[in-house]
Order: sequence, then C-alpha cells, then structure tokens
Amino acid sequence: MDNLFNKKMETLPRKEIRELQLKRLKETVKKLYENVPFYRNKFKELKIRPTDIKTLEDIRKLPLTTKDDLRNNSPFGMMVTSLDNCIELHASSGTTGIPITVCYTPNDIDVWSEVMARCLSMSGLTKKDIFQNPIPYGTFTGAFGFHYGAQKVGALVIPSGMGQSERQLKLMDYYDTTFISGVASYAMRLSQVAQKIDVDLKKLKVRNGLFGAEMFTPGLKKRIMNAWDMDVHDIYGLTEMCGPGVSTDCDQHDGLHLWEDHFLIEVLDPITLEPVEPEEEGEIVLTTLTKEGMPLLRYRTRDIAKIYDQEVCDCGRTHVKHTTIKGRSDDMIIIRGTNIYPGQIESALMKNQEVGGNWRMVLDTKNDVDMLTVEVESKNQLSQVESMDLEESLKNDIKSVIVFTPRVTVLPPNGIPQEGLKAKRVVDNRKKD
Ligand code: DLL
Repeated sequence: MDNLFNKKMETLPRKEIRELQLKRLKETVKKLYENVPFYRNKFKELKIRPTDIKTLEDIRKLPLTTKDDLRNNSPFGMMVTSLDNCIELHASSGTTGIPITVCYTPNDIDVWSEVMARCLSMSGLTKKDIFQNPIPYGTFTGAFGFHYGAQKVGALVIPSGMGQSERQLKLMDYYDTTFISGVASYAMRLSQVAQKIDVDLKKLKVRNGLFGAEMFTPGLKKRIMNAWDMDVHDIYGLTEMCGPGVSTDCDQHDGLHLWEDHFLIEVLDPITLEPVEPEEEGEIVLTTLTKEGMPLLRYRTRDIAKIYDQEVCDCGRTHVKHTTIKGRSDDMIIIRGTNIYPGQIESALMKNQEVGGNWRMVLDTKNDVDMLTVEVESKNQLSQVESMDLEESLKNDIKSVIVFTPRVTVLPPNGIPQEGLKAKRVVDNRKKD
C-alpha cells in the first residue's frame, strides 16, 4: 500500500469509479458532438444524441474510432479546442507515413504526469531515486511521459535520451542511477552491450525498471530481471490516449491496472465488434474521459488482451487489471492456415537460456508455399555445431506452440540489424497477389 501515488483515486470504491466514469463520459460526448464535425456526422448517421447516454452500458451506442479516422482528419481535425489552448504536440509515425498527431492542453499534461506518476510509484519509484530516461526526446511520447511522471514523484531525472548504449551504461555508473525506463527491447540491448564492454550490471545501483512501448512477454521480462538483477514492471500506453501511462502492473505482477478515472476500457471481439465474455480475450477499445485537446470515443487500439473480473487487487488498487498485451491484431500472421502472434514465438524462445536478446520472424514464399524462418541471436558466440543444436531444439519448442515446424537460423549476438525505436518482429516478404 505504500507505493500509491494518489491513494484516494487509486483505491476509489468501484461504485464511485463507475459514477465518475458516467459523469465524465457524458461530458466528453457532449464536447465532441458540439465541436468535432467527424463525431457530429457519426452521431447523425447512427441517429443518436448526447442525451441518449444515460448509463455506462450506453457506450455501445456510440461510434467506434479507428486509426484511419484519425489519419483522415489529420493533423488537427479531431481537436475539441483551438491550438491556442494547447502547449505541446506529440505524434506517432506509424507505417503509412501520415503521423497521428495529438495536442495537449495544460490540463492534459497535468493528467498525463499524474497517471505516469501513479505507474512509476507502483513500480517502486520514490523521490529518493536517480531516474535515468534512455528514450529519445522528440515527438514520440515515451521520453516526455516518463520525464513528467518521474518529476511529479520527485525523483532526480537524468534525461539521457536514446542511443549511445555505452554512454548510457557509463552514466548509470557515474551517477549511481537506481531506476531506468525505456522501450522493452532496449533494456535487453543494453545488457548485451554491457557484456561486450565488460560492465557487470549487477554491480550497478539500478534496482528497478519500467518498460513498454512494444510487445513485452513475461519471458522477456524475466530475462531483463535476471540480466540486471532488478524488479521489472510493464507499462502500456499509446499516443492517442496520452502516451505511456494508461496501465502498469503492480507488485503482484499478474496484470496491469488501467486508470479508469481517465480511460474507459471495453474488450471487443475484433470481428463482430461485440463485447467478449468476462475474462475472454479481445481487442482493447478505449475512451478518454478527461482529455481536453483531443478526446476520443471508443478508440480501436488493435491490442489484444483480456481483463480480469476482480473487485480489489491484493495491492489495494480498485482499478481494473488487464493481461499483458498478447500482440496487435494487425501483427497476427496467418501461415499455412495457422494464426500466429509474435508473442507466442517469443514465449517459446525466451525459455531457452542460450537465446540472446533479439529475434524476428521472416516470411517468404518458396514454390508457392509460405515459409517461416525464425532468426534468433544467441546469447554468446557459438560454434557451428552448438548453433545447429540450438536450432534443432528451438524448432521443437516453436513447433509445440504453432503446430508446424519453422526454419530456425541462429545468428551471433547483435547479428540482427536494429532499425528504429521499436523492435521489428515480423518481416513479411511473401508474394502478394
Ligand atoms: O509506445 C507509448 C509508450 C511509450 C508506452 C513508452 C510505453 C512506454 P505509440 O508509439 O503510439 O505509443 O504505440 C502504441 O505500442 O497500441 C501497443 O501496440 C504498443 N505498446 C505500448 N506499450 C505496450 C506494452 C507508445 N507495454 C502501441 N506491451 C500500442 C505491449 C505495447 N505493447
């Protein structure tokens, strides 16, 4: 209970959470209807008015919002307030080249700092910590979200930015950094660099890490914990909501608490768009409840998870918990009739202690048959025979989760090219008809 940043709100009885959500949902709906032509038109198509929202269940009457809707109204068409009232802009680049742009009012920044402070406190951050933030400071939301939240907790923030892994490790040593943040795969990359330059991570003072921004399986989490000898928490978020700060796992490490006073979660079947049964897996759909700049109704995240049907967690928090994100529905690949999520492959790989930090799936077509090759770095340099043995055993491990046998290629440490901020787990070179 001592790591609650905002005890009143984090332990608010569920009945009161629901009352607050309904009040805020009604306000959000009214604002959007009055100010955003996109939503007004949708309401007209669906023949609904803001006053039709009388209960939380009525949310199902409201239109869904997709990434394409945001792109079609880019950059500022979905805004509720004028840019004069905004003080910061962030964007996610995505794959199509049209960025999703979000502008924040001063209150949006306050709320973002608050939810981040809750996530960081939940992960063990206190004002005594030296907090190193190895994420690029730019239009990506990651660095600023952590920065604002850590300052709100009162920690000393080192805005070390992205890259220059050797420098990051030297700063950790020089300033006795105790807490680090980042993109999940970067923590693993740093540990590989440490091994290369003979830095003993266990001798550093780093004892806590909070990572996210991409698929983060329990297997990878355990890896990072062991490599650094630290406690690791998982943080989820997306630019469209605020950035990082939507949810984080508490010390129970069995699900991420989502801040329901600011975000309303639904889990829908991605095909029928109907709610799934309790504790069934589906797509997370989020509605902002307190956003001023660009509130969104029923935003389809494409992220797959399930929520636990639980009133109060052992940590004392009353906010709903969801499982780690299994993957994005658009990352799911179908090969030889089998649906595969990259997370399934990662879970199989991470069980093997000889596997290093990076891996990817490469798909191509040979004689009109889809082929899957899993490329994986070994932890240490291996002989040819050792590599072949490892390939054989990984083939079997992967086969047990995806039913058919893929090709496996073991590469030396750092053998997989690293581009961009987030790890690219799927390279699809298949012939498209
Ligand atoms: O990645 C915000 C963020 C920064 C979160 C730093 C956590 C830490 P976007 O670039 O808009 O924002 O990407 C959002 O990343 O829809 C998920 O698919 C994925 N994602 C984010 N956090 C997690 C996580 C930031 N903990 C998209 N586990 C989301 C799995 C995650 N996937």
